[in-house]
Amino acid sequence: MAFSLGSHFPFLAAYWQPVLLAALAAAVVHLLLERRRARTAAARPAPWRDESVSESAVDPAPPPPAEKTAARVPYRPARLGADEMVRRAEQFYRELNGRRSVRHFSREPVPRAAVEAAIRAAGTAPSGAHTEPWTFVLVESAEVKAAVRQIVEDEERVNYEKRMGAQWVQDLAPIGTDWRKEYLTEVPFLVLAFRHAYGVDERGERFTTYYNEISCHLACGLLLAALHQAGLATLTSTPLNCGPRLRRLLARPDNEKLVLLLPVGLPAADCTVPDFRRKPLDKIMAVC
Ligand code: IYR
Repeated sequence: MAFSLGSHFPFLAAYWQPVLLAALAAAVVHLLLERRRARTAAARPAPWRDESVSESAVDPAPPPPAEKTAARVPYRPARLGADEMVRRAEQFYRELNGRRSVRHFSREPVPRAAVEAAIRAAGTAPSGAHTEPWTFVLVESAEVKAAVRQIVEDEERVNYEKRMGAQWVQDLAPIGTDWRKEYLTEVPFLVLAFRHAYGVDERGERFTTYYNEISCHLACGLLLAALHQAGLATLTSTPLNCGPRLRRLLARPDNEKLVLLLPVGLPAADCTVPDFRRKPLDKIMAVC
């Protein structure tokens, strides 16, 4: 039996010209979009950044490379015996395993020097090209703490009621959080960690702060460990949508982006924490 387009596909037979045109147009649009995607990927201003990480700040083009030399010094850290190595590593693990996020603080003062030393410890973190892309703002003034709380509670109310969505709010139920943040005015200190999305030198010229996200996050991890080691309690709070307002309140420049807001002090006498367990080693380590 002879094949006839008209009897099998009457629509195509009648309208083959516009159908062909539409298919061609779709192919051209697809090609153009693909080319644009490839071009923007190639022109990404932060080539070290993993493609899966989104970045709101636009990084500037790096300045032409300048010849830099650094003197070298010997590095001879204490050489430990095997037993001592294990003993110290286990001791450090036990210390850190006692750390918990605290949401109920005492108003008791704590020594500012302890918090400053913890910030110095944070500043020992490794950073891309040793650019040290962080600023830790230490807040001790009651007025500034109250202003921080106002901004955070304003935004958190909208976060909990609108932005976060039902699932997120439900997932937080075991932690017992809501938009109210009394601890922000109860603690002796707040520490706000800002990441430098790019650097600005003494002449006002911008420079690239390579791997600034991970550098800052490493510094924040050291800060948590140092505070805990000093017997201080904190909470790794990341107030959604508060960054720009807090940055302006604290008079930080445009290149600094809020990473963490840490209340620092002592737990309230009646402080409780959720009875969470940590994963055992065989669930967090794979050996090859
Ligand atoms: N930043 C909010 C919400 C929050 C989100 C997560 I994920 C937590 O683990 C805890 C809280 C707040 O501080 O309440």
